[in-house]
Amino acid sequence: MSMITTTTFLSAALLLLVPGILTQASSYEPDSIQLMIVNSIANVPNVTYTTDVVFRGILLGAMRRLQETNTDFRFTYTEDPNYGPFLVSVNGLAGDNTEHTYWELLVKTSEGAIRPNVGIGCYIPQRNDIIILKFTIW
Ligand code: B12
Ligand SMILES: *[C@@H]1O[C@H](CO)[C@@H](O)[C@H](O)[C@H]1NC(C)=O
Repeated sequence: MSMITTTTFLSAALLLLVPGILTQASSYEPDSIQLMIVNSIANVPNVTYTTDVVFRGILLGAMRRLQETNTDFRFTYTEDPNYGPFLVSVNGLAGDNTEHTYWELLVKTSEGAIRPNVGIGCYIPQRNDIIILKFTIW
């Protein structure tokens, strides 16, 4: 092969490879999400945190990462035998069966507000999601 053909061939090969490498690399970048703590029962201000979620990672993972890096944010959960992690308390405030209070999971996505039909162990946040943990009554 002549010098020019070899160079042309290598350039073409690189062009084919580069997009693949870039797409893969971007999948390793964590996405930023916001976590907003709302109390619909007591008149306290909303608190918003920013945290990261890995590619296709679950909300519980993002909450754990936030708890490790931010001393203001704490949460507890119990393990339901059928549905997995049930969020019990956020920043020291716990839901109570006798008072019919619980932490509801809501999400403001780019397409509007939703109430996910899964809990924190199954919900997979999307980039720029605003996750709302809302202390409320059932
Ligand atoms: C009543 C109910 C609730 C009540 C429970 C109050 C209570 N102490 O009784 C409240 C309002 C708290 C609730 C909350 C939520 N719920 Co609910 N709930 C139900 C419902 C209608 C009946 C459960 C029941 O009483 N079963 C009978 C009893 C005898 O069985 P049990 O095993 O003891 O039931 C317990 C569990 O179901 C548990 N539980 C209830 N909801 C959830 C959700 C999750 C994620 C977990 C881990 C446990 C759990 O609480 C029950 C009482 O202790 C079911 C649907 C159904 N028909 O089964 C949905 C259901 C279980 N809930 C569901 C969901 C998604 C939620 C929420 C995540 C909704 C939200 N976006 O906020 C939240 C939980 C948030 C959190 N803090 O983690 C889903 C779970 C699906 C899944 N694979 O994750 C179901 C199946 C409904 C649906 N959308 O399809 N829920
Ligand atoms: C807190 O957030 C909720 C949900 O987005 C909103 O409805 C409410 O007005 C906010 N409260 C305050 C005091 O900003």
